[in-house]
Amino acid sequence: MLIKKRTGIEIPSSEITPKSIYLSRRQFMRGAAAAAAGGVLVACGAPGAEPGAEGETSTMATGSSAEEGFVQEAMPGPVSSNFDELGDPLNTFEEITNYNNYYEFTTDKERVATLAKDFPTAPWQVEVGGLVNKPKTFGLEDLMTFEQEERIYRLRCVEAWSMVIPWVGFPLSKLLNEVEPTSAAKFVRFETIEDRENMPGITRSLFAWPYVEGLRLDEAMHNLTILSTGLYGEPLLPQNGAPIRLVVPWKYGFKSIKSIVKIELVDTMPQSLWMKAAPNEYGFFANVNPNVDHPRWSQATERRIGEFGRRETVLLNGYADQVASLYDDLTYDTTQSG
Ligand SMILES: Nc1nc2c(c(=O)[nH]1)N[C@H]1C(S)=C(S)[C@@H](COP(=O)(O)O)O[C@H]1N2
Ligand SMILES: [Mo]
Repeated sequence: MLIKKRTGIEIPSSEITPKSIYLSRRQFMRGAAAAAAGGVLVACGAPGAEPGAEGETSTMATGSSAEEGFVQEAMPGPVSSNFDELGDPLNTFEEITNYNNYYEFTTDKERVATLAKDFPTAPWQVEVGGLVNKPKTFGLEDLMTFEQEERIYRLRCVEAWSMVIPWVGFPLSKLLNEVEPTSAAKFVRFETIEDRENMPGITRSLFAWPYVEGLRLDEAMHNLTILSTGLYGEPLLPQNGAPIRLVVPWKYGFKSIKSIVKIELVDTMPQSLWMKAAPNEYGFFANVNPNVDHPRWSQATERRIGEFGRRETVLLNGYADQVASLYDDLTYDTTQSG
């Protein structure tokens, strides 16, 4: 079912690892609780939080694929490469599934996997409506009828750490085209499930739940913008936003909203959870920009999870060739409002 298709990404064939090697590597990785865990930065910019206090940990939770729901068996396996378009190695499955930001569970990145382990992700529905001609509620089985592609993207958290993740998913534009946005639609608003019974972090009154994010319609329609249903050829685990989450690789990670239940086409800029929490720190656009610091820390460099030392942050997270034309000027500010 998975049709490998790499869009907007060029990889020298010399860098492509044969599937057999990839698979044995993956089996190895999943069997071993290896991988030095990433440093611990404080939470995704909770007001008053400060990044930089890094500590090491070796906590490793073992992820198990969600068994419920038809989708999960349908998830295809192959992944085509261990490298993304800048030649960086993939982060390990263990790193990607054990170092997470998912405040509905906890602000402790190392504990999300454990707390989210039994989070029910089936049955699941995504209601798509608002300014569209054909509103539709998609069951997970409907979402899986979109051709699933592999997309290896860098994820850059606003806290100044990053990973390289082999997502599986499909362009959001395919779903939006199906519901036919009207000419009045200018933005897309996304909402995460608000499951107070199964999300222990949601009681914190610090935030205006549910988690909400938004994109301008042209950003949402861009081919790099995907809805992800899996990673490393496996169905998403709850800590990564199962069963379906957004991935917008040129924006800070908080834009990539998890466990979506509602998508609405609207005519005014949505107010995200982060805009409400700290409007001067987390703006609507949140495009990755090494030249615009967060009010409380520098964005010039970042820490790749699994590496020592720091890397330079890349403008638009390395996707400038594809997306710079979406923006009029170079104020790719976290607080940019227009
Ligand atoms: N619903 C929801 N989505 C969310 C978050 C969250 O707390 N809740 N955290 C965001 C942040 S800050 C980041 S960096 C990414 C992390 O995604 P990952 O854990 O899959 O790497 O998810 C984003 N999506
Ligand atoms: Mo983040």
